Amino acid sequence: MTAQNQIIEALNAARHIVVLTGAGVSAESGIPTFRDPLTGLWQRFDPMELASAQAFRRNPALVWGWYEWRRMKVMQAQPNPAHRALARLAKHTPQMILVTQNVDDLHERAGSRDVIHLHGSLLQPRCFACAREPQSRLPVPNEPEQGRELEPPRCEHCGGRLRPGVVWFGESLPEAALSRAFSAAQEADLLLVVGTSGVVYPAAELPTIARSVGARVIHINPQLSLEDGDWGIAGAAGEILPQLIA
Ligand code: BV8
Ligand code: ZN
Repeated sequence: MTAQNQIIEALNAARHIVVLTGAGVSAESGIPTFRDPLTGLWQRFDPMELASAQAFRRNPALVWGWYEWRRMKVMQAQPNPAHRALARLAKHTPQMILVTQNVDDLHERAGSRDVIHLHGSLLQPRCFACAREPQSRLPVPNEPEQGRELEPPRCEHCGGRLRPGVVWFGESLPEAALSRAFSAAQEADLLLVVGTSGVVYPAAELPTIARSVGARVIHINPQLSLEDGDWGIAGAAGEILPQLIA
């Protein structure tokens, strides 16, 4: 645990801040984190198993139903004080780059600009066969609370199935997003890691890159697991961040 005023001083002094967020920053908006046990129709599945191309090939309606249920949750959710505090921080920092592993748009809806999405987005499906995006936005899903299987819509161009616009396990991350995030970490003098279990690669490389250039790495998470030299505050992002960035 590091004293809050030490961290506030470091945030004030930093010229190049990189922020890496994970599902924990959207938890207080009511969006289950990736490691929360799944509920309803999907409770017998491990998200790791569902978030893959082979799961989609094996049972497209089950996987598409899960993502449409999640898209509905995101569209019903509101940004929380953590998202808003990060949008404020960017306004008071000479240079701040926000990198997220999340596939929701809550950072954008809180006012953050130019967010780097390492794992894609729930809100922009594309064709599994020809990768084109549908012309028209898909209607807001109105899923039952426990969710249901849902046949994915077909592509207007080639008739292939639409898939969620997220990066699945075993798929490469968007090249531009990853290289922008890595070079931002190489330029950072402070990396703020908020609400991620830090187990998924290559996103989890960012703290290592930041440390290698002498940046201070600061974690905000109810469950802290600090590498030596890192600083951290145990707690919920929606409570801690507004205090740090008052
Ligand atoms: C790649 C989008 C290779 C989808 C996600 C075997 C087979 C295939 C690949 C691998 C393999 N073994 C290892 C790999 C690599 C794999 C990987 O890293 N696996 C891990 C599990 C070991 N990585 C990949 O497959 C990546 N691709 O490597 O490609 C390749 C290379 C070259 C060429 C071709 C291919 C792709 C990874 C991206 C996967 N997609 N998401 C979807 O959302 O459905 S990852 C998914 O999990 C999330 O997006 C998120 O990014 C990630 C981790 O979740 P977190 O965000 O950290 O959330 P989590 O629930 O884990 O933790 C929440 C945290 O918040 C906790 O710490 C909790 O304490 C905290 N918290 C809770 N409440 C709060 C809070 N904090 C603050 N405030 C609160 N209130
Ligand atoms: Zn197509």
